[in-house]
Amino acid sequence: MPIKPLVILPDPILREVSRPVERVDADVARLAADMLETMYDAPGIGLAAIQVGVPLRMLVVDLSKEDEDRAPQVFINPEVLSVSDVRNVHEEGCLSIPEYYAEVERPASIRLRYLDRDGAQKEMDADGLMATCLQHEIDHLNGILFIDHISRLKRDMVVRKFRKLARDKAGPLVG
Ligand code: GNR
Ligand code: NI
Repeated sequence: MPIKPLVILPDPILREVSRPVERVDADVARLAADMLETMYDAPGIGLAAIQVGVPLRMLVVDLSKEDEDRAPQVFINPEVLSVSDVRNVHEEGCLSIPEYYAEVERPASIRLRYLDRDGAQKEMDADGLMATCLQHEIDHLNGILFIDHISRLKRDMVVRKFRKLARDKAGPLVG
């Protein structure tokens, strides 16, 4: 299964609003497998389809530790049903914003409805790192990045840095 290239800030693709998956078919299964392989290779604990350039509402998560068996989970068309009033601050990173980390405040727990990899409708309660990760990934489906939840000063600094990196990579004659 191929590892797919990651879409990196400031690529405007990251701001697209992804569309629902219509049928959980073999193409969706293949995409989920590719996303998991890409996430493990990175490595990361979650990945949204838009991060590999596919604007579909699906994401993968694996919170297992290095010394544990893998525990891949696929969430298709996830909907947040409710969020707790209690908030939680967690340091976040994003594979689309390499090597930048910042604390983000979000609801500490959420209730979610989604389709699993077999197309079966499920509901789950998530807290801790799972709640943080799922909210980070669902943000991606709506074109939102974790830097949208930090101060404008910090966000502008990060965006400027990644714009410059992209310019330098494109070469001195471009941009
Ligand atoms: O690998 C990732 N780690 C992470 C840490 C804290 C909060 C969220 C995340 S998700 C991130 C992978 C990623 O960019 N998913 O979109
Ligand atoms: Ni991310």
